[in-house]
Amino acid sequence: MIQLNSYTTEGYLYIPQFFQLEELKPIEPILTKFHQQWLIDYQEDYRTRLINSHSLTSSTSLSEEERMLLFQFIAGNHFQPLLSTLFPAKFLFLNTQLFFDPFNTEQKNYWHRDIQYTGMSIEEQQKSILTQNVLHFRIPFQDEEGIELIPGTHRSWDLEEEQDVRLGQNGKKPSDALVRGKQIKLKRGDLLIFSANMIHRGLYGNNRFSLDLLFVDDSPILRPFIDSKNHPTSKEKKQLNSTLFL
Ligand SMILES: O=C(O)CCC(=O)C(=O)O
Repeated sequence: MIQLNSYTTEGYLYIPQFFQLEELKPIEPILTKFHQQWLIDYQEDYRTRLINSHSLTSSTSLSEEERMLLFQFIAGNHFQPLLSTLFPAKFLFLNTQLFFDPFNTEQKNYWHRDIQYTGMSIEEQQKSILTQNVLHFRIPFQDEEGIELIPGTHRSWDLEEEQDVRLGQNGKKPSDALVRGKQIKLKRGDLLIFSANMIHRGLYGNNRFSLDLLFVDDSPILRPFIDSKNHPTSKEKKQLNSTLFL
Protein backbone atom coordinates (compact mmCIF):
# COMPACT_ATOMS: atom_id res chain seq x y z
CA MET A 1 0.00 0.00 0.00
CA ILE A 2 1.44 3.35 -1.00
CA GLN A 3 1.83 5.72 1.94
CA LEU A 4 0.46 8.85 0.34
CA ASN A 5 -0.05 10.53 3.71
CA SER A 6 3.59 10.17 4.57
CA TYR A 7 4.64 11.73 1.25
CA THR A 8 2.15 14.56 1.65
CA THR A 9 3.49 15.62 5.04
CA GLU A 10 7.15 14.63 4.77
CA GLY A 11 7.93 15.21 1.07
CA TYR A 12 9.60 11.86 0.57
CA LEU A 13 8.81 8.16 0.43
CA TYR A 14 11.41 5.47 1.10
CA ILE A 15 10.52 2.02 -0.20
CA PRO A 16 13.11 -0.58 0.82
CA GLN A 17 13.65 -3.42 -1.66
CA PHE A 18 11.19 -2.00 -4.15
CA PHE A 19 12.94 -3.85 -6.99
CA GLN A 20 13.62 -7.55 -7.32
CA LEU A 21 17.38 -7.67 -7.79
CA GLU A 22 17.14 -9.07 -11.33
CA GLU A 23 14.86 -6.20 -12.38
CA LEU A 24 17.76 -3.75 -12.32
CA LYS A 25 20.09 -5.95 -14.33
CA PRO A 26 18.84 -5.18 -17.87
CA ILE A 27 19.42 -1.45 -17.57
CA GLU A 28 22.66 -1.59 -15.57
CA PRO A 29 24.98 -2.19 -18.57
CA ILE A 30 23.30 0.71 -20.38
CA LEU A 31 24.03 3.07 -17.50
CA THR A 32 27.59 1.82 -17.27
CA LYS A 33 28.15 2.26 -21.00
CA PHE A 34 26.74 5.80 -20.88
CA HIS A 35 28.88 6.63 -17.85
CA GLN A 36 32.13 5.33 -19.37
CA GLN A 37 31.67 7.55 -22.40
CA TRP A 38 30.60 10.49 -20.24
CA LEU A 39 33.79 10.19 -18.18
CA ILE A 40 35.78 10.53 -21.41
CA ASP A 41 33.72 13.41 -22.83
CA TYR A 42 33.56 15.40 -19.57
CA GLN A 43 36.94 14.47 -18.10
CA GLU A 44 37.83 18.00 -17.08
CA ASP A 45 34.44 18.80 -15.50
CA TYR A 46 34.46 15.46 -13.69
CA ARG A 47 37.93 16.05 -12.28
CA THR A 48 37.10 19.53 -11.09
CA ARG A 49 33.49 19.48 -9.87
CA LEU A 50 30.70 17.40 -11.42
CA ILE A 51 28.92 14.74 -9.37
CA ASN A 52 26.24 13.90 -11.89
CA SER A 53 25.45 13.58 -15.58
CA HIS A 54 22.01 13.80 -17.18
CA SER A 55 19.89 13.29 -20.27
CA LEU A 56 20.70 9.63 -20.86
CA THR A 57 17.73 9.22 -23.19
CA SER A 58 19.10 11.75 -25.68
CA SER A 59 22.65 10.49 -25.57
CA THR A 60 24.43 9.63 -28.81
CA SER A 61 26.51 7.09 -26.92
CA LEU A 62 23.50 4.76 -26.61
CA SER A 63 21.91 2.73 -29.40
CA GLU A 64 18.23 3.01 -30.35
CA GLU A 65 17.58 -0.32 -28.61
CA GLU A 66 19.26 0.87 -25.42
CA ARG A 67 17.31 4.13 -25.48
CA MET A 68 14.09 2.14 -25.94
CA LEU A 69 14.98 -0.13 -22.99
CA LEU A 70 15.38 2.96 -20.82
CA PHE A 71 12.03 4.34 -21.97
CA GLN A 72 10.39 0.97 -21.27
CA PHE A 73 11.87 0.95 -17.79
CA ILE A 74 10.64 4.51 -17.14
CA ALA A 75 7.16 3.90 -18.53
CA GLY A 76 6.75 0.34 -17.23
CA ASN A 77 4.54 -0.99 -14.47
CA HIS A 78 6.93 -0.09 -11.68
CA PHE A 79 6.33 3.59 -11.40
CA GLN A 80 2.90 4.24 -12.88
CA PRO A 81 0.84 3.42 -9.73
CA LEU A 82 3.16 5.51 -7.55
CA LEU A 83 3.06 8.44 -9.94
CA SER A 84 -0.72 8.35 -10.21
CA THR A 85 -0.98 8.39 -6.43
CA LEU A 86 1.62 11.05 -5.71
CA PHE A 87 0.71 13.60 -8.39
CA PRO A 88 -2.55 15.47 -7.84
CA ALA A 89 -3.27 15.73 -11.58
CA LYS A 90 -1.50 15.05 -14.87
CA PHE A 91 2.26 14.52 -14.86
CA LEU A 92 5.11 14.05 -17.33
CA PHE A 93 8.58 12.57 -17.48
CA LEU A 94 11.20 15.33 -17.25
CA ASN A 95 14.67 13.76 -17.49
CA THR A 96 17.23 11.34 -16.10
CA GLN A 97 20.31 12.00 -13.97
CA LEU A 98 23.13 9.73 -12.91
CA PHE A 99 24.85 10.45 -9.58
CA PHE A 100 28.36 9.33 -8.64
CA ASP A 101 31.10 10.35 -6.21
CA PRO A 102 33.24 13.43 -6.81
CA PHE A 103 36.71 12.78 -8.24
CA ASN A 104 38.17 14.87 -5.42
CA THR A 105 37.38 12.99 -2.23
CA GLU A 106 37.63 16.27 -0.29
CA GLN A 107 34.85 17.89 -2.33
CA LYS A 108 31.96 18.92 -0.10
CA ASN A 109 28.29 18.31 -0.76
CA TYR A 110 25.76 21.15 -0.70
CA TRP A 111 22.28 21.65 0.67
CA HIS A 112 19.88 22.96 -1.94
CA ARG A 113 16.39 23.01 -3.36
CA ASP A 114 16.39 22.30 -7.11
CA ILE A 115 14.08 25.31 -7.56
CA GLN A 116 16.83 27.70 -6.45
CA TYR A 117 18.57 27.17 -9.81
CA THR A 118 15.60 28.28 -11.93
CA GLY A 119 16.27 32.03 -11.73
CA MET A 120 13.06 32.69 -9.76
CA SER A 121 13.14 35.27 -6.97
CA ILE A 122 12.96 33.99 -3.38
CA GLU A 123 9.35 35.22 -3.19
CA GLU A 124 8.42 33.34 -6.36
CA GLN A 125 10.11 30.19 -5.04
CA GLN A 126 8.28 30.48 -1.71
CA LYS A 127 4.99 30.69 -3.57
CA SER A 128 5.76 27.96 -6.09
CA ILE A 129 6.71 25.28 -3.58
CA LEU A 130 3.23 25.44 -2.08
CA THR A 131 1.68 23.87 -5.17
CA GLN A 132 4.37 22.71 -7.61
CA ASN A 133 5.38 19.04 -7.82
CA VAL A 134 8.76 17.90 -9.13
CA LEU A 135 9.73 14.41 -8.02
CA HIS A 136 13.01 12.53 -8.00
CA PHE A 137 12.81 8.74 -8.13
CA ARG A 138 16.25 7.66 -6.92
CA ILE A 139 17.36 4.16 -7.87
CA PRO A 140 20.70 3.17 -6.31
CA PHE A 141 22.76 0.51 -8.06
CA GLN A 142 25.19 0.31 -5.11
CA ASP A 143 24.54 0.50 -1.39
CA GLU A 144 25.16 4.17 -0.58
CA GLU A 145 25.00 6.78 2.16
CA GLY A 146 21.96 8.16 0.34
CA ILE A 147 20.29 11.53 0.70
CA GLU A 148 19.96 13.84 3.67
CA LEU A 149 16.78 15.85 3.60
CA ILE A 150 14.66 18.07 5.77
CA PRO A 151 11.24 16.49 6.06
CA GLY A 152 8.30 18.77 5.30
CA THR A 153 10.32 21.46 3.49
CA HIS A 154 8.79 20.56 0.12
CA ARG A 155 5.90 22.79 1.26
CA SER A 156 7.52 25.02 3.87
CA TRP A 157 10.34 27.55 3.72
CA ASP A 158 13.75 27.33 5.43
CA LEU A 159 14.48 28.31 9.00
CA GLU A 160 16.85 31.28 8.98
CA GLU A 161 19.94 29.14 9.60
CA GLU A 162 18.91 26.70 6.87
CA GLN A 163 18.59 29.47 4.32
CA ASP A 164 21.98 30.91 5.33
CA VAL A 165 23.60 27.49 4.92
CA ARG A 166 21.83 26.65 1.65
CA LEU A 167 22.77 30.01 0.12
CA GLY A 168 26.22 30.07 1.71
CA GLN A 169 25.68 33.46 3.33
CA ASN A 170 26.19 35.17 6.71
CA GLY A 171 29.28 33.12 7.46
CA LYS A 172 27.69 29.73 6.65
CA LYS A 173 28.76 27.16 4.06
CA PRO A 174 26.34 25.02 1.97
CA SER A 175 27.92 21.85 3.42
CA ASP A 176 27.39 22.81 7.08
CA ALA A 177 25.39 20.36 9.22
CA LEU A 178 21.71 21.17 9.73
CA VAL A 179 19.88 20.10 12.87
CA ARG A 180 16.68 19.04 11.10
CA GLY A 181 18.55 16.93 8.48
CA LYS A 182 17.49 13.29 8.20
CA GLN A 183 19.68 10.75 6.44
CA ILE A 184 18.03 8.12 4.25
CA LYS A 185 20.64 5.42 3.60
CA LEU A 186 20.00 3.39 0.48
CA LYS A 187 20.68 -0.13 -0.65
CA ARG A 188 20.60 -1.54 -4.13
CA GLY A 189 16.99 -2.51 -4.81
CA ASP A 190 15.55 0.36 -2.75
CA LEU A 191 13.61 3.28 -4.18
CA LEU A 192 13.62 6.78 -2.69
CA ILE A 193 11.08 9.27 -3.96
CA PHE A 194 11.61 12.84 -2.85
CA SER A 195 10.50 16.30 -3.82
CA ALA A 196 13.12 18.26 -5.74
CA ASN A 197 11.79 21.37 -4.02
CA MET A 198 12.66 20.23 -0.51
CA ILE A 199 15.98 21.07 1.19
CA HIS A 200 18.31 18.14 0.52
CA ARG A 201 21.88 17.12 -0.21
CA GLY A 202 23.64 14.03 -1.55
CA LEU A 203 25.90 12.04 0.77
CA TYR A 204 29.02 10.89 -1.03
CA GLY A 205 30.99 7.67 -0.61
CA ASN A 206 31.07 3.95 -1.36
CA ASN A 207 31.45 4.62 -5.08
CA ARG A 208 27.77 5.45 -5.40
CA PHE A 209 26.02 4.99 -8.72
CA SER A 210 22.39 6.08 -8.69
CA LEU A 211 19.89 6.71 -11.44
CA ASP A 212 17.37 9.48 -10.79
CA LEU A 213 14.20 9.71 -12.86
CA LEU A 214 12.48 13.08 -12.70
CA PHE A 215 8.78 13.69 -13.14
CA VAL A 216 6.85 16.98 -13.08
CA ASP A 217 3.31 18.32 -13.07
CA ASP A 218 2.02 18.71 -16.60
CA SER A 219 1.67 22.49 -16.21
CA PRO A 220 2.46 25.50 -18.43
CA ILE A 221 5.14 26.58 -15.94
CA LEU A 222 6.99 23.26 -15.92
CA ARG A 223 6.57 22.16 -19.55
CA PRO A 224 9.27 24.58 -20.78
CA PHE A 225 11.81 22.72 -18.63
CA ILE A 226 11.22 19.56 -20.68
CA ASP A 227 13.65 19.01 -23.54
CA SER A 228 11.78 17.00 -26.15
CA LYS A 229 15.05 15.33 -27.20
CA ASN A 230 14.87 13.36 -23.96
CA HIS A 231 11.42 12.08 -24.88
CA PRO A 232 10.57 9.36 -27.39
CA THR A 233 9.89 10.23 -31.01
CA SER A 234 6.31 9.72 -32.18
CA LYS A 235 7.34 6.37 -33.68
CA GLU A 236 8.91 5.29 -30.38
CA LYS A 237 5.86 6.55 -28.48
CA LYS A 238 3.62 4.14 -30.37
CA GLN A 239 5.63 1.25 -28.97
CA LEU A 240 5.46 2.63 -25.44
CA ASN A 241 1.80 3.47 -25.07
CA SER A 242 2.35 5.78 -22.10
CA THR A 243 1.01 9.19 -21.07
CA LEU A 244 4.35 10.14 -19.49
CA PHE A 245 5.75 11.61 -22.68
CA LEU A 246 5.09 14.72 -24.78
O1 LIG B 1 22.97 12.96 -4.79
C1 LIG B 1 23.39 14.10 -4.88
O2 LIG B 1 24.58 14.38 -4.87
C2 LIG B 1 22.45 15.24 -4.96
C3 LIG B 1 21.11 14.80 -5.35
C4 LIG B 1 20.28 15.95 -5.65
O3 LIG B 1 20.53 16.99 -5.19
C5 LIG B 1 19.15 15.87 -6.48
O4 LIG B 1 18.83 14.76 -6.90
O5 LIG B 1 18.55 16.93 -6.74
